[in-house]
Amino acid sequence: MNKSMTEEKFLSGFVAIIGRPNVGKSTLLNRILGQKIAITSNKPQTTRNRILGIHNFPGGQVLFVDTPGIHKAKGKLNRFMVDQAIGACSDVDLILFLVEADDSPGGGGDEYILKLLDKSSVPVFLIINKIDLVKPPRLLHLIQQYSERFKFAEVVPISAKGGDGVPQMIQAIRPFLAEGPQYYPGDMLTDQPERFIVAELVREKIMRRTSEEIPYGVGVKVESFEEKTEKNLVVIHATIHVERDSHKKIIVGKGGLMIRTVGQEARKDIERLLGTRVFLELFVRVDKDWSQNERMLRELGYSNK
Ligand SMILES: Nc1nc2c(ncn2[C@@H]2O[C@H](COP(=O)(O)OP(=O)(O)O)[C@@H](O)[C@H]2O)c(=O)[nH]1
Ligand SMILES: [Mg+2]
Repeated sequence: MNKSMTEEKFLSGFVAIIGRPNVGKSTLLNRILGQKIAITSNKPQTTRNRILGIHNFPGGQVLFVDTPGIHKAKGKLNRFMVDQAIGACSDVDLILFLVEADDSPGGGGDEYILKLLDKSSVPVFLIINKIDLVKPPRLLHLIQQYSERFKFAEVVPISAKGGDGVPQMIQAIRPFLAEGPQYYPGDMLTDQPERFIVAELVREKIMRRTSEEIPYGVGVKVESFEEKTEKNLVVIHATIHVERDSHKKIIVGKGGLMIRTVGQEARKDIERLLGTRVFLELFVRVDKDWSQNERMLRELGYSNK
């Protein structure tokens, strides 16, 4: 018997997750994967790079691409971020456009994204996130308003945080996959190296514990990552780059309290990620205005040049 006639086709496809800063894109990626690979915070512009999340199901694979929020970008780092997001929308099979249920549509930011989508031929789902924050009538009103503005292939209300609607969303994506290769091994969650996620987890703790301009002027680099298999231990040294002496003072904290807290919180997440014990040593370094410096941007992974 002809083998290909009996074999099920393997389905795969790329799906970009886009939206304004802070709408819950990275929270959604983590929810889909059931593991934390993308950092999140209640501050805009937490995500700086494109992050691939691999979702496997029997007979198929969906490659989700989490992106930085699309906004009016000022400065080299912000421009890199927005370029990453816009670049992620070409060459995908589907775009998930995330908006917030408790926000009103038609805001400048959303209209900018919708104009980009007008120009693209990729099908788009409207994903209304944070439905835990609103009552159903508001949701219906929102769906109506957005649907008048753009022809969405599907509208799915979800709560990325609580998980409501996410299985339905994944189900709705299936018809948009095509027969294709298994791009990544079935046990892989992301294409990002462990070192990158480790640096991100450190940055997340700083984002969450600092305010004003400090979170945006922080870059983290893992300098060494040493596996001591016989001791079930990983020894990690990372440098936190800041833009000002005053920022360093705040991140180190009184008697080193802040940096210790950041280190402890990051270590717990890293241990969960790696499944081993972790020794994490953090070093804070001032690099004046690094986010405007091409060489430093390259070193920290924020450059395509
Ligand atoms: N109430 C509520 N908050 C959410 C939900 N999804 C994400 N958030 C919060 O929204 C903030 C931004 O999330 P994040 O994933 O970093 O947004 P991103 O910038 O779009 O990647 C965080 O504080 C999340 O905890 C949700 O479904 N409900
Ligand atoms: Mg994000």
